[in-house]
Amino acid sequence: MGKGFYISKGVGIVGVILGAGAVATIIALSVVYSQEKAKNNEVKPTEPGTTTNPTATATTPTPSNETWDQYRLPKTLEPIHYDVTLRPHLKRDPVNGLYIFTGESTFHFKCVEDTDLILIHSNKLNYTTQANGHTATLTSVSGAEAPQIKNSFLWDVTQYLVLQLNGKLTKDSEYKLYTKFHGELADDLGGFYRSEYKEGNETKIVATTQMQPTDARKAFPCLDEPAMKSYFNISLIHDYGMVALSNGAERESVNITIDGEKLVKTSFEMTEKMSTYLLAFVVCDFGYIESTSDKTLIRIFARKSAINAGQGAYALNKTGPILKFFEKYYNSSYPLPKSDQIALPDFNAGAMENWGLITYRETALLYDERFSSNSNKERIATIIAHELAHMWFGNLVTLRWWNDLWLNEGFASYVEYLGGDNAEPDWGVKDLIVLSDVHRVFAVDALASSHPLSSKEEDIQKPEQISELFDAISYSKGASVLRMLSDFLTEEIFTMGLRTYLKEFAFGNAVYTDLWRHLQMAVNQTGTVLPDTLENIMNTWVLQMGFPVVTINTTTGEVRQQHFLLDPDSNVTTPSDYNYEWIVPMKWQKKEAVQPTFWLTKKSNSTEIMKVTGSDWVLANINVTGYYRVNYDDGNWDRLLNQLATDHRIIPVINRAQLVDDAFNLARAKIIPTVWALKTTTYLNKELEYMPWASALNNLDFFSLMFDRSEVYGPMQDYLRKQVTPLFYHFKNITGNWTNVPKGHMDQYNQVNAISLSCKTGLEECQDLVKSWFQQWMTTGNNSIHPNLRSTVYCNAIAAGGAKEWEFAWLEFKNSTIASEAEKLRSALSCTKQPWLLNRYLEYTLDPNSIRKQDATSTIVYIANNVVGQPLAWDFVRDRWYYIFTEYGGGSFSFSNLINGITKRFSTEFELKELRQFKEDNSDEGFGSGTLAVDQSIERTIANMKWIAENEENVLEWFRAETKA
Ligand SMILES: *[C@@H]1O[C@H](CO)[C@@H](O)[C@H](O)[C@H]1NC(C)=O
Ligand SMILES: *[C@@H]1O[C@H](CO)[C@@H](O)[C@H](O)[C@H]1NC(C)=O
Ligand SMILES: *[C@@H]1O[C@H](CO)[C@@H](O)[C@H](O)[C@H]1NC(C)=O
Ligand SMILES: CC(=O)N[C@H]1CO[C@H](CO)[C@@H](O)[C@@H]1O
Ligand SMILES: [Zn+2]
Repeated sequence: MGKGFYISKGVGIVGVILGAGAVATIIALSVVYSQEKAKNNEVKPTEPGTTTNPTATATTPTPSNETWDQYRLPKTLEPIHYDVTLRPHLKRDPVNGLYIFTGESTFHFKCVEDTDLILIHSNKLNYTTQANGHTATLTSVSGAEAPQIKNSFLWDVTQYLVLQLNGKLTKDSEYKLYTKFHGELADDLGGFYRSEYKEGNETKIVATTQMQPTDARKAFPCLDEPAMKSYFNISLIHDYGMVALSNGAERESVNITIDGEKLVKTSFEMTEKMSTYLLAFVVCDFGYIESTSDKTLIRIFARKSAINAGQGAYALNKTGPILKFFEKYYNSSYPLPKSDQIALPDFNAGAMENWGLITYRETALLYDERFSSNSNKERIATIIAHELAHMWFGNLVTLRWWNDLWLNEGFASYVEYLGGDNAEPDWGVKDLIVLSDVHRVFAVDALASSHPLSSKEEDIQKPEQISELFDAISYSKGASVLRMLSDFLTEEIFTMGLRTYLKEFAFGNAVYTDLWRHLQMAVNQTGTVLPDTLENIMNTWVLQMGFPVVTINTTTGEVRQQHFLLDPDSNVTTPSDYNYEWIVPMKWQKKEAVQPTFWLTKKSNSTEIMKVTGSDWVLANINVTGYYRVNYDDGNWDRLLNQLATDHRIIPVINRAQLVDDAFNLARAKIIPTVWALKTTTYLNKELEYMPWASALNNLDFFSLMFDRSEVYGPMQDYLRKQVTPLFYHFKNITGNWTNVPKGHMDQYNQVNAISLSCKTGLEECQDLVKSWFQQWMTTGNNSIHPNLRSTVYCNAIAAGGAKEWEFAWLEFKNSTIASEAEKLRSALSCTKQPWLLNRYLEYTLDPNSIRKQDATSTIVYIANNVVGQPLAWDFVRDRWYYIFTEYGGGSFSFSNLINGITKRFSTEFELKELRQFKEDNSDEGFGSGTLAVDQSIERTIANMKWIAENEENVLEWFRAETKA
């Protein structure tokens, strides 16, 4: 799946609203991880359902340990092919009032081990009783006679249709199993589900699917494990004139009549041998555009009005070239005749790599020049690349079981930057992996509650355990570690191993060590010298959580590593076979001279080469290709800061961003003083590049949150205004007094940073500028604000304005039909400084006619990000807790995001008391999915109080001194 699944990508909008960025992410993610960990700890190894520990199972007093109590399929049957016909009804069933689908399936399989039991996954399906009195009919295809079905039932816990036979299926014989069934076409975003949208006055229904990870069994009975690859013959029955799509190309479409109803049956070419989680079925009334690339038919489907407005054109133009890029990269041609991509109004993940029919959220596929910013555009290019990368890595070769998910998602999350770079070579998008993945996951992986990339197969059994694997560790750490691997091997050797791996396992399944084996072959073949086997090197990154901070002492030449923990007082209770030691490939330079890679293979290593003299300095982790942080002796820090002050361009741009990020995080971990971290920002008044600014703003977010109600705030604003003013005038200058768009992609991002920080810190010219733009829109009704700048302009204009501005934006929000525009407005509405407007906006969040339920939490959190809105949101949520909890419980309403969002600024004794009171007052109804977040908020408040006590004075003094000069 695309990574939108766990978090939306925020490239380029970092710092649009200071206070809503990285820290929020850090906090939110850390909660997710702790929750996961808590849940994982509940998995008792002796539970029935684990196949691995028979002794323990036997001694456990459980009511039943039948085969159908096991979450994993027995190894008795192998699929050959499925013939499946499905009919989604796009009108409510007159009898039960539900939207339903009906279906029939014939499952051809081979018996590989004698058995008198058939287990086939089935979830929420109702079966029609057959002539034999059972839910299914079993017949022999070749070999032995089929035994009779003795008993059949549905086993809900493990999601099986269970068929007990009165004789044995015999090894090597082939059988077929026929079933007729129906299920609900619910709006639950899983399995075969329904999505709705308005076109003119009409509500239209789309039937679509999301199978990954375990919901194919909700569409038809199947052996729903990734290694149970099979061929599928799919047919869809639908109304005449509707679009019907599946993985295969359309084979034929014939008119049929069912119960007097005239319908169409569309049948698709048999699929390649594939996993069930990659199936997709769609029936809709969409429009499309198409082209061909070599012999591959490429089509983009979306709502007709979106297609007619040309919103599919960008995706269509980029898909062919990206497919070609990956064909070359993998040295393997795209195995299907067509590549369909479809934008769905309701979709849970960012996108899903169904083989031949990729599904997307609308914002991840549709581009409209009039409304989409460059960051919207970048997301589209990279997410298409991500999904197309899966066509080989994931679809052609599939990991055997979900415990290796990190390799599948980490790989796609790494090469999406290569594909995106190929599609838009001028953007420099490859560098952004450092901000979007490496920095993002560093924040999570530096907690004692993190977990390793790799899980044991036996620990991942239940659907919810599988779902939990779709997290930042799998995606972003996976991507970061694979990028490091590709870098130290060189891309040439990396792709060499990758290509032979894909060749060996095409249409089959593999485990992650199979990839290591092929990469090792490439290493041996090319005579590459590594300090250890590839597997041993990678084990230190894959089998233990966290990452090291490498400390270089340029006086003694000592290089040492230690497990980096953001909170130095935290207790690491997870043991590691590798003793939290890593084999670290270090790219480094001495002043401008790039040095040969230095491998740190032990806790500590002393070497003459790291010693420097005079004004020379050492800089390590060049371009942050390594997954680690770096610290230096005081002298080297001084010399690096001095270099930044005199000519920062000598230091590579990514490393300028890294020096800032490392310094702030080392300070949080109390490894270096906080004012040293602040010192890395003093050169910024000469910095024009996006990445260092983005990194600084990310890190200063925390300072804003901690100090925006204290006397530090004034001097801090003065300092930041002083730093950003030259950047503001730089952009004014290169855009011809704000009339042109900066050429570079990163410059466009940095223009947003320049405007947002200048306006926020009170640069009058900036405030006048955004007010005049907004005013012009209000008076002429003509919005000429560039899409890149809309988020920040709306926010700052509404912050500076009053009721008139707010009401105008509210109407625009209500009337907006473009998702990305509505999103920008909804967030900007929270920027007003008027308490009564904020209070009324809070009321709107609990009225589904004003704010859609799915957006309620994030809107409250936006309001809490505003320093004026913070106490209002806290009072509001405390007041309405019972109502919120009962009305919005479950579904997409995330209590943990809400609680973390409204309390993240907490840092006083009084707030701590209120928080504890809140916990006590609501102990009866509880906090649902926010339970852990309440405790974590208390913990975080205490940590914040400590941090402020330790830092406030120094920081204030530092800002004052910096602004006096
Ligand atoms: C399936 O059967 C159950 C139990 O009889 C019933 O509650 C449910 O509504 C049925 N589902 C559909 C989609 O008909
Ligand atoms: C939509 O509804 C309005 C009022 O009910 C009607 O006048 C108009 O013709 C309808 N438009 C369409 C496209 O059906
Ligand atoms: C199928 O039915 C539609 C309308 O129901 C009709 O217009 C079309 O001609 C039919 N096609 C064939 C091949 O009979
Ligand atoms: C409690 C229970 O059903 N135990 C059974 C578990 O499975 C073993 C072997 O299949 C049986 O011998 C136990 O009786
Ligand atoms: Zn993916």
